[in-house]
Amino acid sequence: MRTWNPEFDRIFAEHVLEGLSRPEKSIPSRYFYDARGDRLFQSIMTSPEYYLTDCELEIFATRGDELARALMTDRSCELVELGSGDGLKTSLLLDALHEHHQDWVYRPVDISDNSLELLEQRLVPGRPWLDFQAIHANYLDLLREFEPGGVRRVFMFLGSNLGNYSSRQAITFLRLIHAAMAPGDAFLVGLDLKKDPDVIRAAYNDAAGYTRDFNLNLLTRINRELDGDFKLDSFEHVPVYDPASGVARSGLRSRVEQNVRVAALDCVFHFRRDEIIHTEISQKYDEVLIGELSSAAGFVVDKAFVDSRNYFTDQVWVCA
Ligand code: AVI
Repeated sequence: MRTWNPEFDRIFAEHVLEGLSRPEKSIPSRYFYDARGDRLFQSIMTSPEYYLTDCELEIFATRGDELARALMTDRSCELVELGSGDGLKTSLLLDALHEHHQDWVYRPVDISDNSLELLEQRLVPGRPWLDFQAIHANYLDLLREFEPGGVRRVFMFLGSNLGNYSSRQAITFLRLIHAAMAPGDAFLVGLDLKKDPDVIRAAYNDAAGYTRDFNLNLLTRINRELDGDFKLDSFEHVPVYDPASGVARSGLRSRVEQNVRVAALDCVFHFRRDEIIHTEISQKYDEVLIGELSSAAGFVVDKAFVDSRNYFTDQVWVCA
């Protein structure tokens, strides 16, 4: 496995310092994903309330052949998956392409080496034809390194991961992808759609408490990696959803006024009672939002697939 940026720990410390020093405290959601966070996210994905994974899996399982046909080419091709996921959906696509005698190089890119190792264990056995080339990296940094042209590339960003960016960040990210693409390349993106707000609220507040633990794991991680003294039971997981904007937000509410020391940063952070640490945004989309977003980054929607409940969409975007 290739590691492109080995300085994750330093960056984590800087982001925690910066985020907890702001008037509106925040910690970037990318830091959810340490080994325990990866496990909790797997549990979230199998929880009955978290419909996103099932919906996208349904699209890949029932429309995989159409999806493969929409992406097929007569040139050699690499599939670059930004954020590696659990491999199930990708395996359906790679298998569908293989049935059409299209064996693409598969390059999953992920910040979590643990996820990439699990992915390799799941995908490679039984697929001798698969050229698996994992890259351990922050895909935002890595995208700047791709030279457009040469081999044909399909960039893939599933699971509504795009929704974890603010709209400004999403456009910046999409422009980075656009800049890495040559004519004939494609971008396959999965987006969660607006729907009954109660369905969305339940998905971010599952009864088993996996999402709560996932959110609180950020504090556990600061305690362990940066020698912090967060008391987990003095913070509460707070998910909210605004149907008009389609923004679902998660945060951690301080139940009491308190000071928390983080020794590695040599800092004490003060929390007012009810003060929130913003931890995640999960944007939900409609056709208008998707049109605005794709065109702002220079894309046109070439093909769109939805699941049977109209909850989720996977789309092929090409350069305008
Ligand atoms: C990875 N990402 C698309 C998930 C989401 O739905 O925003 C992360 C997540 N957060 C809480 N539950 C799942």
